[in-house]
Amino acid sequence: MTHPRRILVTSALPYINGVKHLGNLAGSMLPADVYSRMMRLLGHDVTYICATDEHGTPAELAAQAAGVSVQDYCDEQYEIQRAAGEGFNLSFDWFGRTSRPANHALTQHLAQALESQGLIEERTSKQVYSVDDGRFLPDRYVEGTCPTCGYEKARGDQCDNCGRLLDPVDLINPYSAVSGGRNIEIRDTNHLYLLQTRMQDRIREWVNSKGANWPSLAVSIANKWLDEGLIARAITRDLSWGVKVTDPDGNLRPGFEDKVFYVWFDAPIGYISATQEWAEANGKDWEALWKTDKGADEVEYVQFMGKDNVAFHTVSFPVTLLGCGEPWKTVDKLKAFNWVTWYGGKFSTSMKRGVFMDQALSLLPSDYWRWYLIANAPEGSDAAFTWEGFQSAVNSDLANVLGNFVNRITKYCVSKFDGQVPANGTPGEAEAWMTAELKERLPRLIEYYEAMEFRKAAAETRAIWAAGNEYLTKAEPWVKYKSDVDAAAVGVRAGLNLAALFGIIAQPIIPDAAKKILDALGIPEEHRKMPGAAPDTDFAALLDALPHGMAISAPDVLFQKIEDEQVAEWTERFGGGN
Ligand code: B3M
Ligand code: ZN
Repeated sequence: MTHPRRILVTSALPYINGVKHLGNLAGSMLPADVYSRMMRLLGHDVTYICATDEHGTPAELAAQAAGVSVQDYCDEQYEIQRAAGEGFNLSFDWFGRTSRPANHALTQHLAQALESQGLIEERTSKQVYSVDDGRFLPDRYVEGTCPTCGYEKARGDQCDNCGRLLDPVDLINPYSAVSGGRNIEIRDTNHLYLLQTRMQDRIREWVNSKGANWPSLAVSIANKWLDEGLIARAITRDLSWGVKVTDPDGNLRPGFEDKVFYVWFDAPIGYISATQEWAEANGKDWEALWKTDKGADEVEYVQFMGKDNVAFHTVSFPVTLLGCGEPWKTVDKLKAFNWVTWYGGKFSTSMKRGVFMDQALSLLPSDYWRWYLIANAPEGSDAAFTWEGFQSAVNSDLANVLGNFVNRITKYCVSKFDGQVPANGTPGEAEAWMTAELKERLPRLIEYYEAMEFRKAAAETRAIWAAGNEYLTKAEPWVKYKSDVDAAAVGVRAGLNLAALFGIIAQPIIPDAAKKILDALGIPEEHRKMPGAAPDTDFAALLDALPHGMAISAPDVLFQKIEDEQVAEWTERFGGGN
């Protein structure tokens, strides 16, 4: 490798109203973090950007319900989400906010650029107006009966019962979600429309050129939208919280004084504006990541998201970036996830079903959750969280396969070899077997990460740990010690080197435990990179890399097993299968 690849990673921006549950975490931020960590370990130049998505009606309604201003509500929720991300060890280079000035400015700029390209038009449309509230009721401000399925509490933007996307004026018997008022009129009002229709061919061409790097789930969602035909989409709303609609001089656009941009218009722009904030704070060049005429054409841009967000990332946001007439970077690789379910059903706070990020950390360290959620990533289909599955993943993979290995070999070295990496003895058959395992498995592990196949990456990581256990069974240093100390030394030396390697490959998924292992073995920071990517890797050397005579120690217990009583207690508290 001559120069490091430059990789920009973003994960879908968590919406501001409340801490996310484990399913949200598993479907965007966590895999993005694991991927970023591995790419950094491979020596690449990674920038991982995320932010909170703060505009739109849910934030306003939640603030109202809490009796605070939207700004205060968002300030508080941002802090909570930031802390939860930190608790889960999400290695963002920047965790921004779409409500910050950079995002307002860029959103206004891009809307003007789109308008100058003839892609934005002011149109008069019918909107739901509440006489009691004296205001228009966009999206979730209005509820009523779904015209498709008859569900009586459908929200203006979507029916939660049948999933259909709605226009508020379609609702039957509409009422205000704020006041409950049924004194509703349909009035004319002006909005800005993004003429996506004119970008249909261009987007189709772009999807065709990029889609080879996307999972079929994403390609089929994009094509479904394109096949149905893109429509002109209103990108403003009658709300006060959000990005104001301005003219090129920065004045409020006449007739739009009480309107803001639609949240899904400004949210993805947050990827760019958060990168700008990061650059500003760290003396970095954001354009090198986002402007193709400033070097971004050589950047690999990777997006992570749940399947419900795919259309916005493969069609709507590209319309903005490709339509505005400026050289913006668009997504190269895209990873979309299905849902993590709670025993096959929905997570729900009110029904006590499921664990949320902050609660999870009060039960167990983040590594335990990270491991389970990555090993069971909802890739091919939805994946059900179960306490039993969680318990067995932690107890078997982490405590038995990894934890015991490290514990056994380090303790043995401390008791029989003065806690120093032994120098004597010549490698034999068992070491040759282990070398062959590494030669086959390490490159495959890296391939899985490159392909963003997280379940397979976790399974391969575990398989490498398991191979180490098998190696120790073959090498039997504890048996050999009785008759031939030098022969035992070979096994202990290889075992210690394997423990270090296991810590290294564990870093993306379980960074805290990995650090404990690597610290106990005294591995300096610069030797914690991922081996096995270079074609000329000497795999045998991996079993004899630690300096002979170097002092090591046994780490504290790495993982506590989860007891049946804990599972019973948590099932009671957070719900379970019954
Ligand atoms: N905020 C995800 C959601 O809340 C949404 C993602 C925005 S990504 C630009 O469903
Ligand atoms: Zn419905």
